[in-house]
Amino acid sequence: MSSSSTSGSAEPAAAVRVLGSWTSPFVMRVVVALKLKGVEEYELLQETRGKKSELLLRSNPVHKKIPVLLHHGKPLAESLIIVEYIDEVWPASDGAPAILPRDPYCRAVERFWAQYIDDKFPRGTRVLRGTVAGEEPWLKCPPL
Ligand SMILES: N[C@@H](CCC(=O)N[C@@H](CS)C(=O)NCC(=O)O)C(=O)O
Repeated sequence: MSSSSTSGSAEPAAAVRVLGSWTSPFVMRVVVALKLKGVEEYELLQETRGKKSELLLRSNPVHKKIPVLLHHGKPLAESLIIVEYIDEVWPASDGAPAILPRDPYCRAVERFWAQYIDDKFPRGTRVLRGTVAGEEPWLKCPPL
């Protein structure tokens, strides 16, 4: 894996590139999927917080968010969709472990929980940062 910024380089583009940041759990989900599949030859292009690159805006014009996977230059957005794509492109038959189970019901269950985490996680981090009010806890210590 190599890491570079999106500010431009004379190097030829790698077949697998990820637009992202080390601090994003959504990006790490993609990085972990690539590592599970044994894909070591990829480039992590670091996005700067608060300053979206031209490449990001062009590659994910709908959400303008990281991660974006560029596979042979073709962009794909949304981490869960990217992980499923990686699972299909580097199949278990090539020696890499499967990320999603084969059974359709079990696949659906895995997707349910992944979606559940995504629905809860961003709000949870905003509550922890104090930028949004959390729910009143139903179980708490009485004041001393
Ligand atoms: N549902 C998206 C969430 C991605 C996301 O929220 N990325 C954040 C970084 S952790 C981002 O790009 N934020 C910039 C923005 O919201 O403009 C996914 O799973 O890829």
